[in-house]
Amino acid sequence: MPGSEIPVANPPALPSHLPDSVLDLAVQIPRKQLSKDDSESLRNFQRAACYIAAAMIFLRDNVLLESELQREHVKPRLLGHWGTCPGLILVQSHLNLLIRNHDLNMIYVIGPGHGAPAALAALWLEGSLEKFYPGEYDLSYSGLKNLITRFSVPGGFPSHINAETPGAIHEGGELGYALAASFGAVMDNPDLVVACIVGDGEAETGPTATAWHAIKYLDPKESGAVIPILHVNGFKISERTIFGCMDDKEIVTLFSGYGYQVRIVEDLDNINDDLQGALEWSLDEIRKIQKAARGGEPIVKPRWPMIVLRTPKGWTGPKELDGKLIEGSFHSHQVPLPKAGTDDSQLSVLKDWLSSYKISELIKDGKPNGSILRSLPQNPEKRLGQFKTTYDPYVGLKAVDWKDFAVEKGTDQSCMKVTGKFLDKVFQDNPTSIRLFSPDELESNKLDAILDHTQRNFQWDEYSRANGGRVIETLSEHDCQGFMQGYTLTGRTALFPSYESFLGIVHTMMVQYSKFVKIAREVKWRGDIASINYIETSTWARQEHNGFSHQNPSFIGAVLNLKADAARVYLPPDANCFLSTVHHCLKSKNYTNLIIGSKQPTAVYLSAEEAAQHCKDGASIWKFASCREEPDVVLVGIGVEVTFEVVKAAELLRSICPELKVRVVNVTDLMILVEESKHPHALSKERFVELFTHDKPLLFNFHGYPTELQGLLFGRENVARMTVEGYIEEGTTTTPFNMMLVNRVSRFDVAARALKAGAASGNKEVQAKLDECLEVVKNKVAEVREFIMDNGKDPDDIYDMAKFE
Ligand SMILES: Cc1ncc(C[n+]2csc(CCOP(=O)(O)OP(=O)(O)O)c2C)c(N)n1
Repeated sequence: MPGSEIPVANPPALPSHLPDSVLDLAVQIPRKQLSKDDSESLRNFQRAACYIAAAMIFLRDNVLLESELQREHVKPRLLGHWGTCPGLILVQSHLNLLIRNHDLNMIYVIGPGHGAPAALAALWLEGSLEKFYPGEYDLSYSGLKNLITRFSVPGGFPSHINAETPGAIHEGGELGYALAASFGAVMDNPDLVVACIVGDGEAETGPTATAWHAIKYLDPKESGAVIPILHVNGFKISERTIFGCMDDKEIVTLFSGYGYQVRIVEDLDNINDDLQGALEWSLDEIRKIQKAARGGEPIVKPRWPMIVLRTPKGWTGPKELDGKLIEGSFHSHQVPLPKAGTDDSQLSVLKDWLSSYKISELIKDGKPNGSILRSLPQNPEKRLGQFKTTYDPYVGLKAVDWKDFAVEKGTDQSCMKVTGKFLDKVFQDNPTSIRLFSPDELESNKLDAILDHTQRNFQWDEYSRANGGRVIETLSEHDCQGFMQGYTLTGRTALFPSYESFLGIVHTMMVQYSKFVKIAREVKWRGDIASINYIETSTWARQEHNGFSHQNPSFIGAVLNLKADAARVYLPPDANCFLSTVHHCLKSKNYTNLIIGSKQPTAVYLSAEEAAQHCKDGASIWKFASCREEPDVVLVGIGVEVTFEVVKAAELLRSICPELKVRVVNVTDLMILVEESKHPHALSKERFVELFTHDKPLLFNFHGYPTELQGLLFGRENVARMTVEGYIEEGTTTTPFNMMLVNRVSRFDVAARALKAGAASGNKEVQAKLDECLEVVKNKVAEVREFIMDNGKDPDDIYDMAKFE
């Protein structure tokens, strides 16, 4: 394999051309020597945890090497990632010591979550697995045996850190998000320190690259701190890392420019003194920054500490196999001895490797010896796996009555303007438990009223620094998402408003997060958390300054694909419904909520009371626009603009073809459409028929991609009578009404479809005048098109509220 045969272990970086003077930027601190006891305790903890982690990957029996290791003691499928484990264990052992020495509130966020054996081994040693899985993973021989033999097999822990891992607040799979989530966790948590280890491969990702800047959004008066630990072990799966090929000069200049003080930890012979000294220094620096801010004299652009940890990948593992380096090379990334169960020479290397930890000295009768436990916090609740904020943190919000912000029926209102005012009050009443993360679109999305009593929390800007603030506006959707995750998983509530088109940037990140939440719901010992809340606006339907590039409603599909009990998608048709929905979502727990609405003034159809009922029901017949009798056709609007077009179509049909009996239904909660019992919100069969009839043509005008709605309707009775129109990738910088025309969801398109459907379903009167009516509709389209082309705007009366006799 190209690049695979690097002849030296742990190869150093080539020297850069930067002047030596930049090395003055690297923090030099006098080496502190750990006490003999602490040093021994750390070494023993690391030895024991490395043994257990390795055993988890390999052994299905003889777990403490009680007898000579045989082929049959080796698991049939060898799964897991060894290379990152020694580094993760090293850090975990030190953090517990730091907590013990300073009584810290600390969380450990692990970027390289593929190193689950490391985390689990350490959590077993500190007794956290026993606490959460009593009888299963006790500090006993059988508990240890279970841990080792069940790892990566059905029924045991999976290969990556997930919500089953005590102390975890981050799904360990898709790399890149640990750092932003860590910063979200410390926001409004002034006493919390999160130590976040970032793999040097992970650090190559876009999301991590942008997350380093998060210190610039952290006010040390109101928030805690993150200690980033960049783990430079030099390799990814099979390639060297960028950071591993950067020398110290390049690394310190890069991170100094980002605003950090960099301490490089690389003294492999005295790694424990080196690392503990660096962590103590980090804490001192954090305290200085916080003390100044909390004492009223905040430091301008404080230089937050960070650690760069250079240790070999797969450290303490086998040195080489068949002439190929393992320790200090990418060969240690997953299973360094893949044929240990079938090849005697590999089995022998495994035996030597596992024996090198001398586990019988460290674990007796299934219990870690006293020296291992000495470095742990005495109060178990402070141990990394047992800190309550990581598993039962929900604080909830003081409720604000949304009806106080309701607007008058019959007027035109912007959902966002109205919601901004409501959120302003929510933020005032909940000054430390809600935040909003926005990719520089708050003004543009017309939510600016939120800033009436709070501000943007940007510490590098002299005009907003040192003043706190509920709002972070950074043009990194990844940071917004990561902050929201960390903030939510530590008990608080967050909102992420965005242009509709760009939320897809965080699609997989949102999916990863929802995987964490799904498993968290299944884990008995985890409490509830708030939902994560997306507001999508500046939608494809109303592009003012923008156009085709800004049209993409695909995030709806991303949320629809989540587990039914986690996904909620709302398309409130007017400002009062929008308010009611936002209020509902802020109270809800454990969901991914997506709320889509317009920032432009649009018709308010329902009073506050009517809106409350409509949102509760998820859908209703809009009687003001519907016939009294059994309809010939049912027109369904889902989404603000397309619903307006449906109502206008009903108005038009009433004037040109009153013989056609039309019913108008609005759906505000998309999930009610799903087949009965497939979603908690799904309408019963009876209710579905009440709204949509058994057999009448059902014409949906949908805000999103038609196929996504079609997928939801599959399984409902008589789908052949249904048609779904929606966004079909047509658009440019054009007028709002032309956008409806080009996507074939305008009132004229709806009316023409309704006429044809009414005639086809047997209404003789409609049949008789079908051609004539279609001609009228066609002429109207031509007229409006011509007006738009001639004037560069829509006809003035096109958005007049529909009137029904
Ligand atoms: C976003 C993403 N891309 C690719 C992968 C596949 N992958 C798993 S581990 C890994 C290498 C990670 O290297 P690093 O972050 O340095 O971790 P370590 O060396 O400590 O294992 C890769 C590329 C992934 N999990 N996530």
